[in-house]
Amino acid sequence: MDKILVANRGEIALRIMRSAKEMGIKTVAVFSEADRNALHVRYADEAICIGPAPSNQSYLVGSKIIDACKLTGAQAIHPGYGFLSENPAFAQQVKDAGLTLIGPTPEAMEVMGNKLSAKAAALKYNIPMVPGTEEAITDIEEAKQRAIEVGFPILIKAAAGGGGKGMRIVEKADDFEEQMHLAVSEATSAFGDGAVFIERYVTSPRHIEIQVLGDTHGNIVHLFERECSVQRRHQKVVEEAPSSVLTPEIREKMGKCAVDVARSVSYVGAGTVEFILDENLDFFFLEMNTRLQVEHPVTEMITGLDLVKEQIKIAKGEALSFKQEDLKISGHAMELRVYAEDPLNNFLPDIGKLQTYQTPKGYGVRVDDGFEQGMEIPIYYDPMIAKLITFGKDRTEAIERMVRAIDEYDITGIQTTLGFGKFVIQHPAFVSGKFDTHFVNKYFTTDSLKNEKEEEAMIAALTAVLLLQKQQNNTQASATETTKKSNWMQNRRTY
Ligand code: MV4
Repeated sequence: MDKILVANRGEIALRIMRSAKEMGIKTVAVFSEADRNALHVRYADEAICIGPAPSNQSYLVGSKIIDACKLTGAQAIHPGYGFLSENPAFAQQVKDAGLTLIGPTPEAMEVMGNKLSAKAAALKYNIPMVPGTEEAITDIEEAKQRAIEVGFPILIKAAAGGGGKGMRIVEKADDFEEQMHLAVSEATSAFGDGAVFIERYVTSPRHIEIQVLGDTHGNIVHLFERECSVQRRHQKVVEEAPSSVLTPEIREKMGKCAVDVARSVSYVGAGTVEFILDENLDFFFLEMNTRLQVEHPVTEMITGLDLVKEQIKIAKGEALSFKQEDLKISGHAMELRVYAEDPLNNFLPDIGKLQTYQTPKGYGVRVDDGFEQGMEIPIYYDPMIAKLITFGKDRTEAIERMVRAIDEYDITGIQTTLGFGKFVIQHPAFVSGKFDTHFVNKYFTTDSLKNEKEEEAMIAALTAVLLLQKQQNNTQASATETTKKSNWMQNRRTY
């Protein structure tokens, strides 16, 4: 394997190419017409245009990606996350074309791509699961009886759904039938598959996921957990590793369960096993993601491993070079997703030109991004512009460093979620570690940011007044004093 095609764009395409380069592997970028000037295109050794801006005419067209491999002689494809990364039909086409997909087998993707077949596979290993139905509901009356047994509130989930799509909470038996019909029709139109099942609704869960790696020799290890409880409408906001609530005992148990879930499909490559944790610290398996995740860097920071390099080595057929007992957690890592969205306007995507774009630097700071100053953020794709990752000796230091890095980050021309992120990581509930998936709904209002905005406006006004004074006042003492103050004002960030 000496040439890899990266079937993705943005930060993750660059992230993958960097590791390939370090391994002496040549890279091929694919790009849409909207991404002609993108950084991943410039970074790659070769680049192929695969069609118009909309992803269903470019990044999602498997045949164009396979053709690009043939044209350039790339032997393997790294799909990144999103797009074709969890598409078993694509994985099969890649295999049939005699190419290597840097990822799991089509069979493992297929099983884990459906929550019911995923749970059925995991059941063989006695993995804790939320009580509910084990099969798709066919008889509503029977399902209602089961719901009464399990106890309300219950949650209806679409077997084909992902990331919270197609979920419905049912508070009482009287509402069951109506909600069931709504859920089935929603699932049918969203996924072309109306299969739904029920689970007891865990009311205040934490979202904890375990990173796993499996090689083609049957070795599977876990790389500990990531805590991703701070989400907004199923979009993750902050992720960290390790979780501040897990004890070493629970961590070990969850890790073993995650390895077993992976083993149930003979998992090869990097994958993530998702759990929810309730108030009693009991955990339940939810689903498995068969891709490299957005938040993988926090795991890299605390384990010292390069997950993309591990993926490539596995795809080459190498055995893992370490055992479970060789792995340990060092320090604490935090990731903030920076979105081109306006928190004061219901998080509406805010596209435009990055008038100013200066990233934070220094010890313990990592920025994974795909833009530079002067670039336009295209409207066609995900609004995430960067991942700001900090590492520290402990959680407190990782948070302090994140606050410092947010303050150093200078973005103008578009609205971003940086200020929102600062609100989250400084919030007493977050700092104390006492939070769940309801954090944003519970604590965030636009007023949380308005104070900061007003402070900025006040500083701008003061600066103007001071500059005016400086122009009007010629006495030496006063000028010096004013210069000092106005410099101080200018040094404040105004994202
Ligand atoms: C749940 C749950 C409560 N009880 N299942 C949302 C995404 C999908 N992966 C599973 N999800 C949930 N499943 C039961 N039985 C609550 C959620 C959930 C959630 C989970 C993790 C992180 C954020 C969330 C936000 C809302 C709901």
